[in-house]
Amino acid sequence: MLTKNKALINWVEEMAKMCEPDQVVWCDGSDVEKERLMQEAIKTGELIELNQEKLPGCTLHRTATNDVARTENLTFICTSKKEDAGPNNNWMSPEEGYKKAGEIFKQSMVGRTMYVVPFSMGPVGSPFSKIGVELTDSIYVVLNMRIMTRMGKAVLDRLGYQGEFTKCLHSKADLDINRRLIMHFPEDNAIWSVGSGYGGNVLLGKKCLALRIASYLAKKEGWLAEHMLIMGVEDPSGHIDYVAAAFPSACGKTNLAMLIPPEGLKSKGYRIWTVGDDIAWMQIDSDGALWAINPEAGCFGVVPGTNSKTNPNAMAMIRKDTIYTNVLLKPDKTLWWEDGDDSAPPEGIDWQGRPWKPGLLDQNGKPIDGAHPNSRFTAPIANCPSVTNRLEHHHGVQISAIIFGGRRAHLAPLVYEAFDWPHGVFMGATMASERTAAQYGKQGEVRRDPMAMLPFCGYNMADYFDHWLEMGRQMTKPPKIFNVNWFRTDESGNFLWPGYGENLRVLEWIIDRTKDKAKAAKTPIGYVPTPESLDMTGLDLSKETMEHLLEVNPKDWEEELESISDFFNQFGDRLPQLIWDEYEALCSRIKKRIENYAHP
Ligand code: GTP
Ligand code: SPV
Ligand code: MN
Repeated sequence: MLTKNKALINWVEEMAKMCEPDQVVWCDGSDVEKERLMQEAIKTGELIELNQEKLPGCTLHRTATNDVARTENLTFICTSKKEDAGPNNNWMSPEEGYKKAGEIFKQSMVGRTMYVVPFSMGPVGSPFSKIGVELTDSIYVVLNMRIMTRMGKAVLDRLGYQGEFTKCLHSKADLDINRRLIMHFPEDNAIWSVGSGYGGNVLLGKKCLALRIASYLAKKEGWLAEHMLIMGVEDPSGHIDYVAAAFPSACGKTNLAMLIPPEGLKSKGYRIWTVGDDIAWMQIDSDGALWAINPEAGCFGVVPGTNSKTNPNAMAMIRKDTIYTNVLLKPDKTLWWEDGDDSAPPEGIDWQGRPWKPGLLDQNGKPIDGAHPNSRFTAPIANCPSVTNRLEHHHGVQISAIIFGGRRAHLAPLVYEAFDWPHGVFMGATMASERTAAQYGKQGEVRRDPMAMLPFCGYNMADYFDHWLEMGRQMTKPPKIFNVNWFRTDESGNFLWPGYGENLRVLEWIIDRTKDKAKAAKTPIGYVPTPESLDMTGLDLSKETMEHLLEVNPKDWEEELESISDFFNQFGDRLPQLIWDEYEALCSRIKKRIENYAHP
């Protein structure tokens, strides 16, 4: 045992009594331990060793075929009062939650080892940081947590005799989807996850702690826990502006965070620094500005679509010390995935462990994926060539702009700016996006996803909007708020905007706007760039395409208003009046614009 923390020791004992593992192993986070665990997992088949010449330190893991994405329908917030979880969450009472999950945890670790994994979200000892301890019967989880968090003995030292920590319990149990539950107990600072082996369900420091539990704590303690990337944009003078951006799952956070400037803008001398690709914790500092850290130490990123053109930095990051999940294995023990660098190999083993070759069709005549669309890499962010040197700074970075965004084939222009903080909060609260493979459900369907936090806000979202408004009142130097959409399409469904590296053109406009340096046109939904205010050097897009990308069609927005009010109505009286005021103001601006069209 590596700790004298009584509460921790007692809790581990109590959980071991319920799960009945053969042994309990405390993890110290050392390299020796990592090597030992990896070899053990390779022996049992939990991990597959890859070609060590081409992919040093890399392994492959396959999850159960019904366990490849977060299961939002099996994810619960267990608060004493149902209203505190809100209409945005599944709810169970804490008593029922512990009982239901407890029945599955009972004896779930017989014949297995329970690993005790102490971890810090945020640099160990930073005032931003929170400590958690995860108990798990999966080596895959231990090795992932070792990459994704600061894990091991230093954390226990920091915890000391009396320190507080989030109690995170995980067991694969029998990986039965009917006996799978992801339970959060914000009032007890505890998480119980059972029956799954998929990342977002089981790497409990990530979505469960750093977003659901942390958002609850953040509301109580006066800060923000958000589903946001953080990146620095260094201008030619060497000044770095930092922005934080919230996009729903599989909508481009990792890609944007690691962007490489496009040819046309390169001569300007921009450089991008990656701070984080998924989660931001933000506090108001004594200077009245908003400062942020990335609580994670690794990236758990979408593999398909990652290639040397879309994301060369990610490609460099995942060449070593990476755990791959659910991609295709080639005979030479290297990997392949859809929309990667190479064309499909003549043969391989697909993500389900079955022989695969190009052109294989399923019963419905649809091509069978080699890699699952939500297959993932787990890699240390320190391996990323664009990683910031501020990763371990206890103070974080100052945020100049907050960016919201989603996948909207129609409606939302490439970029627009909020009039002020409350309007920006309204913009975030009305975000919507088409569903992706990162969560179960109908793909492509538009769903409202405020601040990209719908699946991750650990309390009533009406109170969350109120908290955002309050944060604005407390800042003397609030960031400006923007919305972007890389995914607008033409009539045939092709993306109008080339995206990826070219997104820097939009970031440049955003940063210039924070300094009152770029032109914009006022529209009913916010400020939109004038066509000449975006630097298009080296990018050949027709004038019509640009117009389409920046278009604000008041008729389309009128339709959207209905879906927005339906969404808000779920929250009843709890929704802040200020949000309704913003809604009314938008309605009347749109109405006026339509009238002006009719009678110019
Ligand atoms: P999570 O890890 O699930 O939170 O996802 P994420 O937001 O980090 O998304 P990621 O960067 O992994 O991108 C997901 C998918 O979106 C990838 O398959 C990309 O191909 C695609 N994508 C990312 N950026 C762009 C873009 O600028 N334009 C287009 N068209 N697609 C993009
Ligand atoms: C997401 O779905 O937003 C992810 C992957 O970042 S997971 O960790 O599975 O939630
Ligand atoms: Mn995410």
